[in-house]
Amino acid sequence: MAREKFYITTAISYPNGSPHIGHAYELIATDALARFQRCDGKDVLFLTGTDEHGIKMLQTARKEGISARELADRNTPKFQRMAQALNASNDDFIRTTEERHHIASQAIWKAMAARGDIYLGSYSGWYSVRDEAYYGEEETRVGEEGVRYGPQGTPVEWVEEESYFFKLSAYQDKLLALYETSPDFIGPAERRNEIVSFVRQGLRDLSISRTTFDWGVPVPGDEKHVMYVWVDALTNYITAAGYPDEKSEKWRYWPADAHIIGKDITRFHSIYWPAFLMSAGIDLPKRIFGHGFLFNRGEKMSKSVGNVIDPFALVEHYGLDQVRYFLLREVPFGQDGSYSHDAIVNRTNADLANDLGNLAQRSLSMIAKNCGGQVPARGVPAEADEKILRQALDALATARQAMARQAIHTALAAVFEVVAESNRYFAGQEPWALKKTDPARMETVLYTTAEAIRRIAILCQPFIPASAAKLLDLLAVPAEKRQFTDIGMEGALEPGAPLPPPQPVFPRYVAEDGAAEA
Ligand code: ME8
Repeated sequence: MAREKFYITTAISYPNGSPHIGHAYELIATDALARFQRCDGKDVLFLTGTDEHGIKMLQTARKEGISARELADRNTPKFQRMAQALNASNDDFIRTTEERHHIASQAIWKAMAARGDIYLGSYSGWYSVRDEAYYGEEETRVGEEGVRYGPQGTPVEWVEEESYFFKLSAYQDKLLALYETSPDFIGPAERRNEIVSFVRQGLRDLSISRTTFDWGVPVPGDEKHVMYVWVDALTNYITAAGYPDEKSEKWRYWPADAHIIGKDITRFHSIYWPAFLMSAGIDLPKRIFGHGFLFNRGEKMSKSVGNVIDPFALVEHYGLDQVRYFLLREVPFGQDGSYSHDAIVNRTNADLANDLGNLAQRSLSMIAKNCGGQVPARGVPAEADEKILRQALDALATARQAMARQAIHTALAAVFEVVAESNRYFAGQEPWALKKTDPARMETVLYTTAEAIRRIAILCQPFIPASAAKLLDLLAVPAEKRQFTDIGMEGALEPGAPLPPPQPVFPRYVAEDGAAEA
């Protein structure tokens, strides 16, 4: 039977600088969502990439005295390296300068034009030749000699240029009907409400080409125009699914199951994108999820992490799974969040080093010492044993529901509730005391604890993949038995199976000067 497909994307980042913590946050969260579905048996396509055209790239390139292409070629590899450094499991990395993307952008343009939704008009506004950008009147000011200046301090003049327009106004009712009939199309709910009231106020047609610069995808049939920003950028999601070749084996992934983006670009994704797709006769994505913004609480992170915005430095300093866990657990996905040195250290020391790490270390060391380094005998399970294992199974159901609506923090909270419960179980059963009084019962308790850790580790894979894999290795769980379908008794540890020597998985964060923190 063919596996169910799941297609998920991040936004494509502007490579006009180095990647920052916001880019890292979005990629980590999307990675967790993608990995979750893979563990759940789906055939996943996970896409990320860079948005290399447009005015921002040109402006930065000009400041640095290089071409936009040189700038893209210099910075995009940093985004690719970041994806590796974050252990992102993306299946593809798209650059909008690639030929496949030019082909797709021109194809969707032609489809929208064939529908009669693109017309030639003129665009006017306060234009800065130096910035190659238009500004709204409110962004400009008039200087002493009557010269008007833009926000970058460069002179602006009133310019009218030929531009192609997309008939967005014709889609107002169709979009409102979409939001009505597919209430899950936009998440979270606050964002949906904002979009609905914005669209109700009426939509204006959209200028979608420029003649003042040529860094972009040429408009088919009128090559003095290049596509301006959103047609080109949004189309990346279908380019990677093989568009316009609907016979491509990748086309089965479309429509996307979720586009994960920041709240600042929710409008473009939930208004322009479905309108373009309706116009071109292409199916709509199932969900647009606008996550919140991440802010540094303004505290100094630590002596050695100078630039805390740099995701590479953050990972280097705290450890990758520590950063992943912190970002996914601490900030309710969808809301804004902040990060600071103390918050990262407290959260990861408490949950990872103390709760999960100590539980694994203590129980596995006892097994190594007292059970000949083998999975202990299961014995006759008591009610408490069955309860803790059942709870791990229930956490999967909770996590599934939460991940389906991108409530990543809720899924993780459910998993770590099992960790806390397993600690209480282990402490309450006192296997060290049973060693003398009832060694058979000790084995059952150690078996149950190890089995609970196996289930927890399987559930942790989407969030902290490397550490979860280490835990599963310590339990000698074969690679092909780490899916969610293996979580129940059918996949349980087999008594007598040999185990490798235990090793700590989550080091405790210790400050540079050696003082233990939190
Ligand atoms: O917007 N916290 O690119 P971009 C969380 N190329 N997320 C943040 C953030 C922060 N502090 N800062 C930015 C673009 N982001 C376009 C997208 S998609 C067809 C085109 C998020 O590099 C931001 O919301 O400015 C966006 O989702 C992503 O990072 C890339 O932002």
